[in-house]
Amino acid sequence: MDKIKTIEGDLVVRDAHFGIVASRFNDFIVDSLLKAAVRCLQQHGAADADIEVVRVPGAYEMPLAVDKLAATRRCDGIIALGAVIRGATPHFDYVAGECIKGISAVAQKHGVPVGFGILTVDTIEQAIERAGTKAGNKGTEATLAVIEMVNLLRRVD
Ligand code: INI
Repeated sequence: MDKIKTIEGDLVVRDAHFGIVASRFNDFIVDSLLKAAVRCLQQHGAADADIEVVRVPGAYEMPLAVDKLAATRRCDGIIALGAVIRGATPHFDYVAGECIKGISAVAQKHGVPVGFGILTVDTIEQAIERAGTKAGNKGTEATLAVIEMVNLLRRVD
């Protein structure tokens, strides 16, 4: 492996602007993801002016808002934050499915890294576990992935 050229992104924010799209549905969970995402960006070097937050009603609306934000070309990376909890609705599969499908399509269409910080879980307890308690914080995880991908794409160029 020593002689093989390997390209990787690091976790230092340099001259980059980030958009966060966060849903209000299940906001008691999503707000913990949002706080963690903002803190993570700041800890890795982003200034407050490099961060903008867009709030949408629910996960179903997320792809359109992410698409619109990506189309502005203002953002080097976008972090999508939400929580779809099965117990809350029989529409779980539709909401979660449309959200996941739509967000992946946006990243491909615009060539902008989009971090997937949307919890899709069976219970509120599972959501709490992934929003800053015993299973970490999905907001942090998605943000780190976006910082790395922004730097990786610049290096691949
Ligand atoms: N939106 C979510 O973000 N999470 C959910 O768990 C959820 N449930 O369970 O219904 C949810 N529904 C709202 C949906 O995303 C739309 O906002 C709504 O249907 C209006 O278009």
